[in-house]
Amino acid sequence: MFKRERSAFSSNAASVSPFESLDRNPVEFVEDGKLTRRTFIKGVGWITVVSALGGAVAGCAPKADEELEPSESAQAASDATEYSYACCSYNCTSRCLLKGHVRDGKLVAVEPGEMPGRPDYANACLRAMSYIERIQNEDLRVMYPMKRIGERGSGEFERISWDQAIDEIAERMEESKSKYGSTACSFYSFTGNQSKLAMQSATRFAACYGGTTWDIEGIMGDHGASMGMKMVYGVIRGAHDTRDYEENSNMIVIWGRNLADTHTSELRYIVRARERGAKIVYIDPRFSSTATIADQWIPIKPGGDSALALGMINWIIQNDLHDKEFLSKHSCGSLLVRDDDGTYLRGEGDAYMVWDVVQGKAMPADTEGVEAPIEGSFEVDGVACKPAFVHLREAAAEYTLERTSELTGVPVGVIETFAQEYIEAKPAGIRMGQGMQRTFNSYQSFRTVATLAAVAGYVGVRGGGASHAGGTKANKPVPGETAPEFNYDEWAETGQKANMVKSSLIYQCAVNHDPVPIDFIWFNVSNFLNQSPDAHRIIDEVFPNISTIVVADPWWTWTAKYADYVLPATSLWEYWDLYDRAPWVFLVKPAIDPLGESKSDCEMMTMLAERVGLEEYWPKTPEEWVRSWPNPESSAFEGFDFDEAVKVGMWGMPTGIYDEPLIVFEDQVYQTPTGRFEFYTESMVEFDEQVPKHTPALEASDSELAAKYPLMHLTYHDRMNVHTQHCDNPSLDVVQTEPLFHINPIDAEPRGIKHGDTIRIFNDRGEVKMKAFVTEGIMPGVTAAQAGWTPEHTVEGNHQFLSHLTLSPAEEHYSQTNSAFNDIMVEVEKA
Ligand SMILES: Nc1nc2c(c(=O)[nH]1)N[C@H]1C(S)=C(S)[C@@H](COP(=O)(O)OP(=O)(O)OC[C@H]3O[C@@H](n4cnc5c(=O)[nH]c(N)nc54)[C@H](O)[C@@H]3O)O[C@H]1N2
Ligand SMILES: Nc1nc2c(c(=O)[nH]1)N[C@H]1C(S)=C(S)[C@@H](COP(=O)(O)OP(=O)(O)OC[C@H]3O[C@@H](n4cnc5c(=O)[nH]c(N)nc54)[C@H](O)[C@@H]3O)O[C@H]1N2
Ligand code: SF4
Ligand SMILES: [Mo]
Repeated sequence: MFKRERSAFSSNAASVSPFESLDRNPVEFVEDGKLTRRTFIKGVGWITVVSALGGAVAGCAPKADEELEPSESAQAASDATEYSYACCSYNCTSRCLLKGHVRDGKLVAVEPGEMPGRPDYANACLRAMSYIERIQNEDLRVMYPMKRIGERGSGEFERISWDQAIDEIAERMEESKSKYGSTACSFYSFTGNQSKLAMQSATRFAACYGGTTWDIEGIMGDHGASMGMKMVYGVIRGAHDTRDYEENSNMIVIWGRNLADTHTSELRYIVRARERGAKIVYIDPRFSSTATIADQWIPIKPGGDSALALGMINWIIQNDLHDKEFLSKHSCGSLLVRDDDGTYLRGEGDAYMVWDVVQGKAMPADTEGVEAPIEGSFEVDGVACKPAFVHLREAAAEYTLERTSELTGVPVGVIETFAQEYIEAKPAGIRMGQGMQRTFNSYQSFRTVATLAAVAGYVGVRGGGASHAGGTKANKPVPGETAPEFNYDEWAETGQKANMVKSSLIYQCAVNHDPVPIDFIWFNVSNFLNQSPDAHRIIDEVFPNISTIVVADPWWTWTAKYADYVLPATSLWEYWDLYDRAPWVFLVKPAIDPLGESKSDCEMMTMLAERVGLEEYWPKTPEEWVRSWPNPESSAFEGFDFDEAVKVGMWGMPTGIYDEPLIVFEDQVYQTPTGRFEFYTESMVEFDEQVPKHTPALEASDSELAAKYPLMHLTYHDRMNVHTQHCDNPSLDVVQTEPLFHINPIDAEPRGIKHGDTIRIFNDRGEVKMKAFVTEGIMPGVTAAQAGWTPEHTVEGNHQFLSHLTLSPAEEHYSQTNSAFNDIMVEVEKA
């Protein structure tokens, strides 16, 4: 495919980085469609990793110290060490505070930072602790602004100056603007760094320019959760502090959430809950790291979650164990629904109505003292109506134990026992994860599992709930407090507004100019190509229709290979930034000098603003922005001293927020249209999806396709990597250097596939080659590989050659399609 002529990292270039001189030589970093692996490691050649308990576990001292006695050496080292803090704001749910040890201008070790008010919470993982080697590796970093000189994708770049880069980019933006209007210039920030300046600078610039930004959650595959949550709770997030399970849950159901790898800071509370006697049930097609701490692993067919929850709902209702009081008072269960058009019956002032048995007539739902039934059939002014619960009960009745078993692959007896233990646990808490939403019509699983909790009466109850996200992030209002915690007004003032478009439509915007023509894209904090569905479609159709592609990234990525300009961004140890993670605020100052000529995203946008006459909106340096944000008027910042806070990397808000584990919906107030927990969604009537139901996976239910490609393939988030960011971490090469393809012996044997064989995984869209990992830890008929690994790490290709972006009419109607990354069928053979 992409033939290498000269490699940036080939042995003849080994003594000097090709990016070091301005000799205008093309830089090749592509070999056979893969980024070439480095052949040597420069920069810091040594590393000390300090364990979570604070002890040094590995390391060797710098040369000068080697001549000293060990004790003197340690003393000298510690005297010379300065400490600096960073927020690990990669998109890993933990967002840990990191304490960096800096010596002679280099980061030499990282350990967990202390968390005021929550000494139990300090956390950092091997990824972040060893990452300093990748950060300080000049051969992996983008060191200078680079301009493409070969074909797109050829990987041929030359070094240019910042001035030239920004001048030319500004010129090309203005060209696209003059052809199609300012919205043709788009700024795509994904999730690569969630700190405020890194994440928001480019999209803020888009607003100032009148450009386009993207509502990224759809294409990213995390939007099913938001849709499902919003339908039932009215808000897209809502969770119990994990300490609540530790203290109050008798059963904890971890549903499609591999938190032992993906939310490491929370695992300790789950383990302690189990030690206290709570039963841990884990639902996943895969025996993941989290399954190892569970009492029970329930393997489930991917996309089967809504069916399992409906089967349990049905069993609970059939056994008359549902919480009628909760359903009547706090859910939509008692609200009357018209038989004729499926809308809620409205009374005077558009009031939702319930049936008053005593008076024998319909009354507004908020009438005091009415005990509204959730069953029955009534006539109101000639209109036949039923309480919404009847619709749920009838829909759930189709999910008998036998049918549920067929749809989920879970044996009848397991479903029945699980339903019984769940309803008897009083309470049981459910923690939902992203694995539940990676099939077509992804919102169904979240809304259905949450509805199971509502039927059980566990919503808003300590130790209960059906939570998405979770952990500690919560806001606890202080009585009488009105001042905002942050002064964001100036940052929010952008003159114009950005044109925000659903990310599910990005391919068609580039190719068909529908609904907006896109001609220029600036990617930052995004490895777009590696992390979005259907990579062939992006390479062959989307990118060729964009006239200018800019990538700002600290590292060379697969996406950067297709860029016209690659700009060196700073890493999280090299910039000023702020991360609001209530009850804490992380304040980050540079621990080391930026490598090469790298600049922060804010600095880049400030330079670009100067070129296009928008400098009035970018008057501050990054440090000045960060200093301007904490609001001393707010009680959250009482006693705050910026410089003191920066010294310890953070500020803990003194507003009593650590006192007890917070839970959501305790007040039974929901921001849904009805103000109640809402399993009956009026806006979905036209899709016949007003109440939760199971919609089967798209490709698996296509029998012709399934005959050709019989295995359902899923990708999951892995302990080795936060998305694409740690696979090229030299220190972790001793653990794993490539993604592995998990396959059950029942599927491997007939295909002659043995553990370690190189295999070809393919469907009509493309193929990838990886090594087989034959294991009973995955259900027969299902295969899995870690997401995030880039083409240079597979034997050949990339997992996104297999995936697809198929728009779902129901999801587009409600908000936007969620990438169904796991809704794909494949076949495998020995390569
Ligand atoms: N098949 C499949 N695809 C998936 C998923 C899956 O499970 N399966 N998961 C999806 C999910 S949930 C998500 S959230 C997305 C994540 O997708 P991305 O957000 O693209 O993933 P990352 O690799 O974390 O980050 C992108 C880039 O940000 C860069 N970066 C880091 N810090 C900075 C900075 O300060 N400035 C700049 N300019 N760049 C920086 C990193 O070097 C990296 O190249 O992927 C989605 N894609
Ligand atoms: N180490 C690490 N941590 C991370 C990330 C990372 O990349 N690396 N990414 C962060 C981000 S942005 C996200 S979105 C989260 C994602 O983290 P999680 O919520 O844990 O999501 P996944 O890893 O995608 O899937 C979780 C589990 O669901 C299983 N699964 C797949 N399909 C199904 C299904 O249909 N039903 C059920 N019940 N289970 C299924 C998978 O096998 C997997 O073990 O992690 C965050 N934390
Ligand atoms: S990668 Fe995740 S768990 Fe590791 S230090 Fe960063 S935020 Fe914490
Ligand atoms: Mo995500």
